Amino acid sequence: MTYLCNQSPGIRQTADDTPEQTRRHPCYSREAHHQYARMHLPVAPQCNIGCNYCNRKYDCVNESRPGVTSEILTPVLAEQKFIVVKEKIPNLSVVGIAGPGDALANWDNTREAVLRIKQSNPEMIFCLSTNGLLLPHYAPEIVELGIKHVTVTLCTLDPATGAKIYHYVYYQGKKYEGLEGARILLENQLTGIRYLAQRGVLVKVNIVMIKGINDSEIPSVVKKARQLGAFMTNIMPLIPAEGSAFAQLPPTNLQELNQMRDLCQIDLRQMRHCKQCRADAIGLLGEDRSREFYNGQSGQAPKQNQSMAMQPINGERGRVQ
Ligand code: CLF
Ligand code: SF4
Repeated sequence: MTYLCNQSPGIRQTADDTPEQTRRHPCYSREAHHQYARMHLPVAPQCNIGCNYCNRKYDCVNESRPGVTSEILTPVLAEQKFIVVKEKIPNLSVVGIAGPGDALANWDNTREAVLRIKQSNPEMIFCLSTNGLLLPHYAPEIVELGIKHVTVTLCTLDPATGAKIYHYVYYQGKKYEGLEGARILLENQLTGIRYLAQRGVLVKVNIVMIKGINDSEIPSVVKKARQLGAFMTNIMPLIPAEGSAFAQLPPTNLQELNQMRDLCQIDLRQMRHCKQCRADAIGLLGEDRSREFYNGQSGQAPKQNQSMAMQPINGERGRVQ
């Protein structure tokens, strides 16, 4: 298998060299989250892996709250909705693509939506969230597009643990299960994070803390994220989604979550203000206004328990040599 890059690990970004853009990013900057709003474009319905904490009826748990539905937009409708939202929310600084499936598993939509908005709004900050499987394929385009903020969910460095978290990985037209799938995913996540960080992209690593599954491994995941050049980690609580394989697991206790963040803060800055927002969230992190904008440009009313029809896909491009 060929890799994008096998150079030495990148240099971690520090507070001093944080770009001006990041100071206006409500997730990357705690100070910014009361001042600046973000808008998610739900243009990415498909996913290419099966997380055991995910119920496909709902949004991606990596970047959204389970049990809350979203509309799906084409890039054209997403641009139209953006124009309406920007008019009403002048402090909008970030346009993010966070599902409801995976931003890279729907790359054509993701890229088109970014390009359309970027053309007339070059000052906008663009942000993607991904499970990382397709980073070795699309990271060069992400860099070319000038996207400076990418979130990768990385829950473990051990394929044996990965096999407990992911029930399949669909990659290059083939479905992999167990250890095999977990190894492919892990390898691509690590390669992609390193590649992006070395090229000045601020990578946030999201880690879902799952008691009894990966909790004891989280400090080593954070250390690895640092070594690869990530900007910060966001240790998130498991929200056991009804109907998912992990539905019966206990939700992560806030005290344990904060203890873990305190422990990991020694190695890398920690995000502590994440709201696990929906894939079509709009507004300040703590004040979702997405409902105000339904029936606007998309013409689609929100549906309860809408199925996102996230299918395994096979439209991947060739890996960069
Ligand atoms: Fe969206 Fe994620 Fe970008 Fe933020 S959310 S793609 S980095 S603009 Fe933010 Fe929401 Fe937490 Fe995500 S509060 S779930 S960390
Ligand atoms: Fe669900 Fe895919 Fe997100 Fe995992 S990466 S939580 S399977 S949508």
